[in-house]
Amino acid sequence: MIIRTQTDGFIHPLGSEITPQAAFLDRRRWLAQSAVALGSAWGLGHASAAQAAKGAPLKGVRSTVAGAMALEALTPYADVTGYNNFYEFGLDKADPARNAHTLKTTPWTVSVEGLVAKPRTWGMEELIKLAPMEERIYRLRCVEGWSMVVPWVGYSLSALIRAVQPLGSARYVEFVTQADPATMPGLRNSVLNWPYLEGLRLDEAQHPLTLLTFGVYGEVLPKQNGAPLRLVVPWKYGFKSGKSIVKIRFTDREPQTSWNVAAPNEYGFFANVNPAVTHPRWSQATERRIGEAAGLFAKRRPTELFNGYGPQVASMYAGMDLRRFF
Ligand SMILES: Nc1nc2c(c(=O)[nH]1)N[C@H]1C(S)=C(S)[C@@H](COP(=O)(O)O)O[C@H]1N2
Ligand SMILES: [Mo]
Repeated sequence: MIIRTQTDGFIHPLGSEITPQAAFLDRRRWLAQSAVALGSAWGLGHASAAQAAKGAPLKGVRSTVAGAMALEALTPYADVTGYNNFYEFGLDKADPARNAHTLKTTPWTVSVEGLVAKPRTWGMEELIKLAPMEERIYRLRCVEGWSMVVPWVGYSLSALIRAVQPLGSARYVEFVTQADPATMPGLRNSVLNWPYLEGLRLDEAQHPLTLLTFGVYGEVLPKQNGAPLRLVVPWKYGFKSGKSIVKIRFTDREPQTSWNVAAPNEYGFFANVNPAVTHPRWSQATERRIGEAAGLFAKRRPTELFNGYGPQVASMYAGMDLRRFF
C-alpha cells in the first residue's frame, strides 16, 4: 500500500510494504545523494555541502523500520532549523540558529567506551559508513508542550551498539555531548551542568526506532540541530535526544542526566511522552505543532502516550509504574 498524504503530497510507502524494485532504486538514489552530502561535509570530496538538497524532502526514500513514518505534514524547514533548544548556544529558541556557527564539527570523533568488548574512538568517516542511511519521519515532542514532524536521516543506533559488543553487565548507555567554552557561549550559564548528559536503558538504546542522526531534510545536520551527530528518540521528550555527541559510555548503573540533575521532580530519567503525567508547572495533555497558526488561532493537539509510538515501544515498559518512573 502506498499512502499519499493529503497534506504534503509526498508518497510515504510504509516500510514493510515498499515494492522491492522501487525501494532499491530509491535507496540507490538516496545513498548517492546522502553520501555526497555527508561526505563533502567531512571533507571527503565531491560536491560542496551547499549543493546538497536543501529544504526539499527526498521523495519515496523511507525507513525500513516499522513506525518510523508520521503521516502528517512535515514541519517547515525554517522552523526545524530556526526554532531550537540547544542551551549551549543560548536559551532563546532563535539563539542556536544565530550562534551555533561557531561550533567546530571537523575533525570530530566519538569515543565509545565502558562495558563493551570493543571500546574505540570512531572518526566521522567510519561512522557514516557503518550502516545504510535511512530517512525517518518522526514526531518530536518537547517537554515544553510543542511538537514537530521532522524528516531525520541516519541509522539505528543498534548498528553501532552491535559493532562495539556490549558486555553482559552493560545495562545503560550514557551520551556525553560537546562542551567547549570557546565556541559555546551558553556554557557561561549555569542552568545546567555541562557537558549536557543524557542516558538510555540498553534496551531503549538498542530499539530500532532510536536513531543515530546525521542529517535532516536531506542535508547534513545544521549545527543548531546537533551537528555532526545526535540522537533522536521519538517516543521520549526532546531533551532525551542529545546533540553533538562526543562520547557514548556503556554502564551498569543508571547514568546521571543533565535535566534530571537540574530538576529531578520535573524531568525524570525515562521521560517517556505521557499525557497523563503532568509536569509540576503545566499539563502535558496537549501540544502545539510548530509551524501551524499560533496565538488566537492556535490549535492544540492531544498528546499521545509514547508520542504515538506505543505499538513499537510499550512492551519495554510492561509492568513498570510510569507515574513513578516518569
Ligand atoms: N546538547 C544538547 N542537546 C539537546 C538540547 C540541548 O540543550 N543541548 N536540547 C534538547 C531539547 S530540550 C530538545 S526539544 C531537542 C531539540 O532538537 P531540535 O532543535 O533539533 O528540534 O534537542 C535536545 N538535545
Ligand atoms: Mo525539549
